[in-house]
Amino acid sequence: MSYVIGVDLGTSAVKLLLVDREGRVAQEITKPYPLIQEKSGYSEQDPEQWVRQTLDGLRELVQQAGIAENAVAGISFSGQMHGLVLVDREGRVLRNAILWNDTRTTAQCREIESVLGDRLLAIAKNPALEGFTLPKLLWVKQHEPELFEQAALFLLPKDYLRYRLTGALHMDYSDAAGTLLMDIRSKEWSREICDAFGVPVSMCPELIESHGFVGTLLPEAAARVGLSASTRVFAGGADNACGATGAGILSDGDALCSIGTSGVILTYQQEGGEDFNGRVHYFNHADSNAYYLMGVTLAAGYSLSWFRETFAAGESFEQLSSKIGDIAPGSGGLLYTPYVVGERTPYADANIRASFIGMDAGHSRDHFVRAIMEGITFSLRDSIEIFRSSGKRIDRIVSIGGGAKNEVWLQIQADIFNATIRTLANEQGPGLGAAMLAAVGAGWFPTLEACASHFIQPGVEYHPVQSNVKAYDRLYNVYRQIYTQTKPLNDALVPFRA
Ligand code: XUL
Repeated sequence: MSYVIGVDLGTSAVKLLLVDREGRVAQEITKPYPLIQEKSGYSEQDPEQWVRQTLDGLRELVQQAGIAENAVAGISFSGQMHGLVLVDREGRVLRNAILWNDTRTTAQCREIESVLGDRLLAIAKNPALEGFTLPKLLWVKQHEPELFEQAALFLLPKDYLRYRLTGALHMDYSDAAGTLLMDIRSKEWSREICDAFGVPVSMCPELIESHGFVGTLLPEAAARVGLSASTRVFAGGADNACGATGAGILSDGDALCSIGTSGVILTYQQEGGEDFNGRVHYFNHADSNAYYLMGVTLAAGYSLSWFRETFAAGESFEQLSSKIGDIAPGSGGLLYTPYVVGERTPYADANIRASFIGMDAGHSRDHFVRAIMEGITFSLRDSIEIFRSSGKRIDRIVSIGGGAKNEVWLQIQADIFNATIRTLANEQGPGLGAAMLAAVGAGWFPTLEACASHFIQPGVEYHPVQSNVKAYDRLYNVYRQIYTQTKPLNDALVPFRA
């Protein structure tokens, strides 16, 4: 029997999938690690924890499945995007990784805009946002110059992990697209952007396709996890590109709603299609020469985990959400905006914070939980509105992640998006996309599409209920006003944040 392994290096945990030739998940392991949040707006992780948890997880995966050491045809990766990992000449990590949801870099974003002007959108196709990598690199250059001096290379999270498993240094196009340092259309590092900010081009790793072969496991890593040192490793992709791949979003017109720590609405875009001029993200897909457009809600699943940890510690999400189906659309007049760590789409605003509007003495905790789910979904609708306003049809959306685990929430998505929501029978999120990249890299299939038609099975459909659609349209009009009305209040509160 032959398998591939998909490693999904997420924000809260690494998830490992052992997948057979039919796309069936034979074994699955999840290993968590913490966020380090020293100040409001800071979000870091220790890369050593990614490596330790992945190696331990791989060992458990291999042991529990009871497979032979040469049974794995390929390993590939999906990674949380944008996080800055700086390494010195010996490949040693110089500081904690600064993650995608860290918002300390507003000043650096303004600097990038003023130095590059229109050239930024012309080359990198995306605006300067706090989460992206170049602003983080500039922050380190300005605030920790002695570390920047020692840095030989910058990597993204999964690229560092892959380096520790193979000793090979690469970055794939789909992840490099989120650095603001790559020319998105020519798929090369931009010397113009590097030069403008004094970033030596030599700090940028070699670029590679997502299914590209990077090397084999280092002997120590192979021995530790119980696999042969000849096990082949393929580059992998950004988590959103892998989420799209694993959900079969591989041709024009396909759309995805993915709710993990962040939430995204993503649509496939062929080479040469419209790039939306920075209003949504425009990144290279893991599928060669294709792109995707994406709007991001920073705190989607994170809103719910924040609420659970703060007000319902020890309860499972199933317990927390068990009664939301008893509450009518609109949560009894309670609205939530999911800006607990700032926002990206449609408001690139690191200062904005979340609100509950309309709290009433009659509201129970269940109203709050439903309002949070509705608020996350309204925020994702903001991205859908951007696509629709320029004529893109979004009628059918594949839903994956936390938002696809709850039937009531799936119906809320159908009603708020006014679109048919489809689930997948064997949904595994970005980890399956990573496994598919390994399967294509290993030569099991000629293309990702061929692999998708073999690996991915459709699940259930949820159709919009017109009375709910009308109610949610009215609520959405109120929801949209909360940002503008609370912006000056939140700006005034910035000095009081810890
Ligand atoms: C995308 C983004 C997030 C992370 C989550 O631009 O910042 O979706 O990729 O891991």
